[in-house]
Amino acid sequence: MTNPAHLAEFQECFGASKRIVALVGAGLLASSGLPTFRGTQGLWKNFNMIDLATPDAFYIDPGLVWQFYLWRRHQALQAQPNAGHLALAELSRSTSKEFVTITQNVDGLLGRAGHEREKLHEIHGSLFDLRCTSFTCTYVDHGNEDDPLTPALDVPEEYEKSQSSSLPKESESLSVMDLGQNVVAPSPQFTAIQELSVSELPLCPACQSLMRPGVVWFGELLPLRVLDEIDDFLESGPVDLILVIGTSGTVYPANAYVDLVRSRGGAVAIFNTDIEPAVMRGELERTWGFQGDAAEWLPVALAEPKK
Ligand code: BJW
Ligand code: ZN
Repeated sequence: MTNPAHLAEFQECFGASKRIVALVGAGLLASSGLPTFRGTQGLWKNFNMIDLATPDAFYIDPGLVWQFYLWRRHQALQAQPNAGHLALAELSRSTSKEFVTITQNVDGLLGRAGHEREKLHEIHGSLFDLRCTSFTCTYVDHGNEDDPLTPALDVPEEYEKSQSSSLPKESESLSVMDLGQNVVAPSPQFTAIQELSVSELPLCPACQSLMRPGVVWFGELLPLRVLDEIDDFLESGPVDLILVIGTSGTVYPANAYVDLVRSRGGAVAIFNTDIEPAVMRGELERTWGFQGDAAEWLPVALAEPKK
């Protein structure tokens, strides 16, 4: 549901906008069957996904975190781009508008949907890049879609099924910090996942050190080249409109782009299942809310208005 005035007002603004930014988060993945980070979907084998996507988790148990990322890679390779991905990809090919997408997602689905590569900025990296952990080695393996990455990471399918059928209630999820004490409080549904030694994980072909997923975890710097490309777009003219799609807006610096565009006079359109009531009532100037599945709303909102 949305405020009926929003679609018409938004489409008028969209039609007149020459420079547009989309800020994308995990909610766009929901209809492709991939989980979000926060909320009830954000669980993997009783672990909170947000706890696993951290440098501390990798330092404490790289085998556990690699199994989590193997699962994410596997899920992403199985998933198909949805109508929301396709609508953004189409906008990226527009010849009448300057458009870039800033995505926090690491699954590669926008690229697979046909989004113009030079207009797609993956600020949290990619599940399909691997980086060496050695401070003295710069080896990076780009676009590696091997599934599994090593024989030991080939988690048997029956095991996967037994795990997914015993998903816990949110209150029962384990924090990865529990691993720091080497004791994981048993949960009724928890089955220990296999323990892997470093030698069974992806190793750098250049220096034999442990490789890590090429994603950005909390406390880590975002790729400077990508931030520079975004800055170039933002500084080369006013942004008329920002589309804020399926993101909780809790993570810096991604969330700062919304305030930046708004503070410079740009309009804001939010596509989310959960939108502040004040936005839905139209109380924020030049801010529209499309409440529901972003994959359903985007093709409608970004369609050429009927003449
Ligand atoms: C739907 C839907 C449907 C559902 N349709 N919608 C204090 C200490 C240390 C650091 C900080 C600090 N204070 C601030 C910081 C900085 C920190 C930060 O922001 N922390 C906050 C949590 C407070 N940021 C960083 O550390 C960043 N680096 C940095 O700032 O460097 C400089 C610096 C360093 C040190 C100190 C200070 C500054 C790096 C951030 C990296 C985030 N990494 C992750 C993991 C990536 C790898 C991976 O994917 O595994 O990125 S965390 C996770 O959150 C992931 C996501 O991209 C990101 C955002 O999540 P997103 O996409 O918004 O998903 P959800 O689940 O949160 O929301 C889904 C939304 O969809 C919801 O709103 C739903 O309602 C909606 N939805 N279904 C439409 N069908
Ligand atoms: Zn190396």
